[in-house]
Amino acid sequence: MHAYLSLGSNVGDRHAHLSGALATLAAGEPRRVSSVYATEPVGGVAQADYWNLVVELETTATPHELLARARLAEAAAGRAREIRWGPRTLDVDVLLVGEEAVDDEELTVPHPRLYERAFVLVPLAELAPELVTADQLAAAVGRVERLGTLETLR
Ligand code: A4P
Ligand code: MG
Repeated sequence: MHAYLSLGSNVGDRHAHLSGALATLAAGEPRRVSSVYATEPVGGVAQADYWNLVVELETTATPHELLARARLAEAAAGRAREIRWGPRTLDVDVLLVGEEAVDDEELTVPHPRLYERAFVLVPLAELAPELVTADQLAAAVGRVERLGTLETLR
């Protein structure tokens, strides 16, 4: 099953936070990583630009197991949760997990804001163009600029 996770960072060493998270998120399973995009902050307070990417996992994990990996990766990046939609060292969102649907107090999959935001949709469309329509891309908000890959940006 393919799962898609969105990663964002706008505090500290953004490259290190994103690349450091990938091993924790994949947990040894095969993965594909999108390009890195510089993105304008959407919502919340005035803050620095983000670096965003999406990772595709070939996984047997459940949505809640993926959320647990996401929290581990955020904790490892020293994430302090202060302001909703505020600046952060690392934010990991579970976008899609195969065809599964979850909606409980901890987790909503597909991610409820998936189709609103260019910082999610553009890297997702790079990895899985069949999942995103041209109309959805056109309607998504926020400026995004492709910077390169984690390897080329090192
Ligand atoms: N939660 C529920 N569903 C999910 C899911 N599918 N994936 C719960 C991950 N978490 C999920 O998230 C709050 C709670 O959502 C978690 O405890 C989890 O159980 P959080 O990460 O603690 O807080 P947050 O990220 O500030 O809030 P939220 O609502 O997740 O914000 P978003 O929607 O993730 O937006 N602009 C740019 N350019 N790039 C960004 O990456 N990110 C945000 C955060 C805002 N603006 C941005 C970016
Ligand atoms: Mg989040």
